[in-house]
Amino acid sequence: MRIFSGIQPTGRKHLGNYIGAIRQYVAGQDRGDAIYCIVDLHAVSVAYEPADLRRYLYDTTAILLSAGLDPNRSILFRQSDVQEHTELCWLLCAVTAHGELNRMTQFKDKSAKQKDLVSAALFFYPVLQAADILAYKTNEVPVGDDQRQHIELTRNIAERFNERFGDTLVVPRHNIPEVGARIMDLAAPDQKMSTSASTDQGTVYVLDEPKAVLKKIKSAVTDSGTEIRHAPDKPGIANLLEIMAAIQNKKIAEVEQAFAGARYGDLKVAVAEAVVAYLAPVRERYLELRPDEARLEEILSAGAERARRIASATVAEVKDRMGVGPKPARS
Ligand code: AQP
Repeated sequence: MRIFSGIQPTGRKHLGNYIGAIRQYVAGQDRGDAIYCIVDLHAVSVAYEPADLRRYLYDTTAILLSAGLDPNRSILFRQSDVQEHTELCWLLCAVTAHGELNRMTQFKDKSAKQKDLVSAALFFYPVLQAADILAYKTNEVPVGDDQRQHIELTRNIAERFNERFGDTLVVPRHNIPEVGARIMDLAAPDQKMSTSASTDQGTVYVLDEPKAVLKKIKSAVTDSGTEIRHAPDKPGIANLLEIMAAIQNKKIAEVEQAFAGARYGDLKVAVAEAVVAYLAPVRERYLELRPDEARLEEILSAGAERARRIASATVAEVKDRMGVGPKPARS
């Protein structure tokens, strides 16, 4: 089984990214043929600083390695190193409806936040994401809940391509975790924890110092009641239960039961300490790995070489089916 996912090199990775996606990536290495891509071409779809992009790319690479991605057991690479992604994106635009892209909620949300320019790249972002996934004939895409609509679109694009040009692409399915698929902002628990949209005090970054993590979680917004329950009218408590369940690999009901009769403060302290213990080893490994950019570069370029071999075969097949370019020589 082939597993593929991409992650943005924008800013610092947060607990939502870690629980919703990164730890699934690590687990994927034991479940199949795992390929992970740091999507720098996606990052240029919104305002950014070129020097920051390179720095963040290394930050993200080091975070993924620190979390447990092993370049000997998976492929880790930088999207822009494999040009087949952009070529396939254009080819897939031919079977993507403009109206479908118009309906993407991420485009609506992110375009509303752009101050100077709503780029065409932001509009085409989901097609590039589809190309990323389909280039590897991916079966399963580990993502958080916010990516559900994009994976649905990827499936539609693959199905439409296959209907129009003959069976070529694998129609992938998402792997959205049962627990922790949408970690919420601690200070505004009606909003997703997010790199660009959430509050700093409500966002736990993977690289936050333990003191900062404790402070943010102990100050988490809760409701005025007293009962510890995972319910829609208790978004703050539900979020803390969800974080705890994800970290402890338990069901939410089990965590609810463990805290039955406890006070909100007890839950906050327990979650804060659990998150600190969970992230501390990642932070320590990160501090060791991050300075050696030459080594990070080596890992990314070796990954790109392996990725290119797979992606170029798919693109050649897609072009042939579409009648684009010369007829390939048959051996
Ligand atoms: N709050 C979240 N809870 C669970 N999973 C989440 N993901 C993102 N936020 C949460 C998942 O993390 C993976 C990597 O995301 P990304 O960094 O590539 O970009 P994103 O989805 O746009 O994440 P952000 O941090 O929320 O950034 P912006 O500011 O761009 O919106 C994805 O699988 C995502 O589902």
